Amino acid sequence: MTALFYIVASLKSNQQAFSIEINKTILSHQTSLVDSSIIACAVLCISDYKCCSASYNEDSKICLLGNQCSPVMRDSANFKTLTKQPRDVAYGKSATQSSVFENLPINIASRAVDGDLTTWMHTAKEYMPFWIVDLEKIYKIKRIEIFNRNKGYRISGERLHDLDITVGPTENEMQLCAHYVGPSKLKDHLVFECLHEDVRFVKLMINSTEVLNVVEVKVYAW
Ligand SMILES: *[C@@H]1O[C@H](CO)[C@@H](O)[C@H](O)[C@H]1NC(C)=O
Ligand SMILES: *[C@@H]1O[C@H](CO)[C@@H](O)[C@H](O)[C@H]1NC(C)=O
Ligand SMILES: [Ca+2]
Repeated sequence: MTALFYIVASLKSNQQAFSIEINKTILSHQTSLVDSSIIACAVLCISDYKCCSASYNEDSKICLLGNQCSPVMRDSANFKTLTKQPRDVAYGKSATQSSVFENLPINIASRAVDGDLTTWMHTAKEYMPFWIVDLEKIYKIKRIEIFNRNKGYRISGERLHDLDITVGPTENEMQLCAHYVGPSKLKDHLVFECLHEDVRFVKLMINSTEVLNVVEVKVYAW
């Protein structure tokens, strides 16, 4: 039986959801310590971005922290195992882009991380237009979702093509995580599985002379 368990790590970060397994412990862990409660153990896991699962024993008060996000477990009475669930960490973060179409506020970078599918980011037509979000700390990411422009002429949906999605801990250490040949269509919801550690920046760039214009970008991370 798996239930969801929510905890607020700090005032600044989002809520972290965990799945919880009763009478199970993780087979391998990186850290073992004694702590006061399962909540304290979960907070330790939240504060370490490499930690993805934590097992806590109610009797011995042992807290085991592991790096696996799909941990192998074994039966063990009195243990509970918490596993982090990926969540969108791009929402509300600071974003920039290569240019703003007509310099209008309705086209700025932050509108791709406002959680609203009726607003978009929109560059001018230029060589290699890009958009970049700063997740503000390092995450282990799982996937990136892009919601393409969803209204207008057919051709404006097809602007999304030859897209490089790169990720990295700084803007100077970006690595390719997905390449999308396209072209896309209006209303497309594109999902790119992209397992990467050490990610703070996510960049979208079209490798040609084009307009970059998408409604929303979500970055799922643990
Ligand atoms: C966990 O194990 C204890 C002790 O064996 C048992 O009493 C309890 O019912 C188990 N709980 C679940 C949810 O399996
Ligand atoms: C852009 O595309 C060309 C081929 O069309 C390729 O050689 C080059 O590596 C690409 N640049 C980037 C930054 O993706
Ligand atoms: Ca939006």
